[in-house]
Amino acid sequence: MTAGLNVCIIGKPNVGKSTIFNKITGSHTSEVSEISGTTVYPIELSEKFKDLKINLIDLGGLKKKSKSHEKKQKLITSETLKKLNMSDVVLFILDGSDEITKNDKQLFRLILNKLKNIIVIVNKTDLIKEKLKKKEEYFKYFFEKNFPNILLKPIFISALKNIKREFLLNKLYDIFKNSQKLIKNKDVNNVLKSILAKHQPVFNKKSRPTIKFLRHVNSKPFIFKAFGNRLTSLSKDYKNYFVKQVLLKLNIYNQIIVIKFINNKNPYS
Ligand SMILES: Nc1nc2c(ncn2[C@@H]2O[C@H](COP(=O)(O)OP(=O)(O)O)[C@@H](O)[C@H]2O)c(=O)[nH]1
Ligand SMILES: [Mg+2]
Repeated sequence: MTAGLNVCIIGKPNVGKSTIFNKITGSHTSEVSEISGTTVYPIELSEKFKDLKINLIDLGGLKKKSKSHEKKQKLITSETLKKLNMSDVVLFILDGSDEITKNDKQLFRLILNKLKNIIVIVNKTDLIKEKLKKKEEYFKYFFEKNFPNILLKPIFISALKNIKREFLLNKLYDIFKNSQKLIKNKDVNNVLKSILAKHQPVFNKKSRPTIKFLRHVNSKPFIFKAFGNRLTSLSKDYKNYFVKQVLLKLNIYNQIIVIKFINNKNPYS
């Protein structure tokens, strides 16, 4: 039996989701059209890559609720959410020839809140050839500024001219492999040491919160537990700093992590 990875393709209408779906699966299953809202029901196909079965799901475009009054649009929304909840990875598609909108931002936040792995794909690079460098900066900056608690490297493709199929499938494969294992205590605690060496929690009134041990406890989603003393008085700034450092030092891309700060129980009580 092969293990499966559910991957759904999400993005505003017309960014090229169905084209990407068809190119990756080598099919013509999903209807491509310049008319928004063509894909109403999710379309699913499985793709074998190495020892992994990748279930690719093309979803209709998701719009924010206030615009979902139309019956067709509502259907897209509820089906999309259902599939999103079941998926392991989201391919978040943006149109490179377009600006990022409030709609994209809301959608992205919704996916993050569900603790999904996310690969950001900027499509239609054939339309922005000479502006590619600027666009790369624009998209990179957008995510860094708005979503500092996840590390992302947007992937630039042209579904029509250069789909980068192998590259994308390998990315999915890596995510799958990472979700199968826990990072060793030794590695995690070396990271903890180096974080603390650079910047310790600040004193709160008279005492300083201390973090003594860090443990990776779950990889789907990524959850860490930090044990120590007086951790309830850790500042929000420090927690943000800490999360960011864990991401950077452990090289965790494409996923949000949760760190639970837990006060050590007194072993003598
Ligand atoms: N220039 C260009 N057009 C694209 C690309 N990918 C998709 N399109 C076009 O964008 C329109 C919408 O594509 P579609 O796949 O239906 O988008 P969806 O609504 O997100 O599923 C169609 O006219 C596609 O031919 C691309 O890489 N470059
Ligand atoms: Mg479509």
